[in-house]
Amino acid sequence: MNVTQKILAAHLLSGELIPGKEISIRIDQTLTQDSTGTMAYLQFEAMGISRVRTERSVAYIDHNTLQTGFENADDHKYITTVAKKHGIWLSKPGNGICHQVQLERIGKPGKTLLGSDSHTPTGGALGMIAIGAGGLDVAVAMGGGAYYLDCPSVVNVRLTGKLSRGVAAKDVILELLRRLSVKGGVGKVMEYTGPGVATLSIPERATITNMGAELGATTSVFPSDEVTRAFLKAQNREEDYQPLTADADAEYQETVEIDLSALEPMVALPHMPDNVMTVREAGQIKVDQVCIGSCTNSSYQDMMRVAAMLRGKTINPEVSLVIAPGSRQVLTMLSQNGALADMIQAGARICETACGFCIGMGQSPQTNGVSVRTNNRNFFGRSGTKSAGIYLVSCETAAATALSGYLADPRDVDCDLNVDMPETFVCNDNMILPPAAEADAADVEVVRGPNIKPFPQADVLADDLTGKALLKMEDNITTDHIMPSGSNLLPFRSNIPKLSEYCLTPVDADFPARAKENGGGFLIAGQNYGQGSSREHAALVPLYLKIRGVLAKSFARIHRANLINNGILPLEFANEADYDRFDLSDELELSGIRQLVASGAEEIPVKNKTKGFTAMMKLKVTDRQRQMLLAGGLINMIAGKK
Ligand code: MIC
Ligand code: SF4
Repeated sequence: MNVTQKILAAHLLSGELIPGKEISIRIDQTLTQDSTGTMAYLQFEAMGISRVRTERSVAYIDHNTLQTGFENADDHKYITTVAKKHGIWLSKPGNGICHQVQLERIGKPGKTLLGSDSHTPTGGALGMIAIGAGGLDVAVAMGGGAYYLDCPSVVNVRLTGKLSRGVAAKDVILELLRRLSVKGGVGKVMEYTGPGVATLSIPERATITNMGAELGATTSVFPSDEVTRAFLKAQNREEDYQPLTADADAEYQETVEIDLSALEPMVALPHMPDNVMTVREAGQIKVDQVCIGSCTNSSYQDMMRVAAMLRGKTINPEVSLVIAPGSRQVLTMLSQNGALADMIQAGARICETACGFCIGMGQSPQTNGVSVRTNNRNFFGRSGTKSAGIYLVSCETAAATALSGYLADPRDVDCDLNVDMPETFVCNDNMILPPAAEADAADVEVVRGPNIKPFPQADVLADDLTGKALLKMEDNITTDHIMPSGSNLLPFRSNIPKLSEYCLTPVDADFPARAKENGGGFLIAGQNYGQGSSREHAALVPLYLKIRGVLAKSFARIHRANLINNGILPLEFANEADYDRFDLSDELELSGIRQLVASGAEEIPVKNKTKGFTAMMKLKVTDRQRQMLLAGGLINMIAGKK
């Protein structure tokens, strides 16, 4: 067996490990973060479960840390109290980005982790099966319920050689994105093998597994080896180590070969993470801003390489350099060994250990700005400045760029880039608060501020559905288009009515008004609809606007599950050419839909009354998902509605 099969087999609750077939697995650990967490906990409460039943569940506060009004602080209070009551550990704001802290302090080889954040697969660096999901799925897992997924096929990403000086783990995943695209990993686990694996540290592996999310992969995983043991030992938790490698005769559905020695520094140009070329090919690009940090690139090793490049130098006067170390552990160590001073002296602005610029929580670039960043997504508008272009690179390329003022190849900077992994990290978990003991839980009061509004729930599926096509979209629409974030909107993640005023506005500013005027309707989309974030808000807000179904060429994995969990029909064109026959405002009719879903129909006729034709749509759902659609979502199904 390969590593993926070994972990899945050890956690299998139902189904068979046949790619494409539905399986369910037991979840050992969960994580939530605050921007999806408030909703996940409201849903957890709605399910009436009193205490988590996982080995370890952690609620992180790392996204909405810019407290420009009472809203974020109120959300923090709600998460803190609800976690304390129900047996969940709480990583306080300032302790670090969830994926970085989970890697340092919580993740364990051989375990499963489900997180309400699409970059949860970062944990795969430790040899775990770590998957991102919507808040509702995570809430169910917290309660001890199974997590259902389509059994992924496993891709063998065979690494040979060794990265050369100035070439980073980020360049490995950018190269994969260049080759495979943002859809290349859908339905797959990327499993790393080969002699090159041993040359990569755990944080380097984490950069690669983190950005496997951008391939659309279910998750990514490395074996657990001596490098893993050394990392866990340095984190003062060698007892969590367990070796885990693929059997010599393990089988894979596909193989991709990467020679690490042959790689060069890479860059993803605006506005997609797969718009990749080498830094040299990109040519002379004048840069206004450089941002270093995020869950992709904010480890101790990353930061030390940045400090080594900046030491004794001054950044280009026309560049604003922002650095956000990923965790308090990293920041403490940088401050103790002088590296932080090197950064500050070179002209860097130091930001909190949080998501920050990556999710548009501050540091929006200037009009038409060019911003070179180490995070994982460069989607249109995500930085907070619509006219800006975001370029994704490694820490080394970012630091070289900050010095030169132009997109620069780090191999040209003269400095020592060898950073050894520390033998011991500074381990202090005093910002990870334990939950109340079960006996005291009843006394814990859950504090709910005025910004916390009820979430919408669908009605049971109607016999027939009618409505207009309210929007027609292109391929690769992201959840940042469906439910934009940024510092102005993230404070409203527990306020769906307020968020609904912004739904899909990056595509069409009039959409929310049109949806309301028409009392809801349908969406038409291209390939890979809903890629990106796990935010369930991208389903909850359309639900609030009474969207009854999405007709797309294909869907991204997490978003598709979120639609079904909330009772919205995900329908795929049986004949892709039919996409061209639908236009904005066409009147659509799905007659007898309830009966069709109940009877197991895999093709649904959608009548376009305006144009006078009927298109066949595929409904690719399991029996369990059919029950969910009939009931109007997962919570209704659990409550026994039919
Ligand atoms: C992101 O990177 O887009 C986020 C913010 O971390 C999201 C979660 C969210 O939308 O709150 C994710 O990746 O799931
Ligand atoms: Fe935070 Fe950015 Fe990572 Fe999302 S991708 S968890 S916003 S740092």
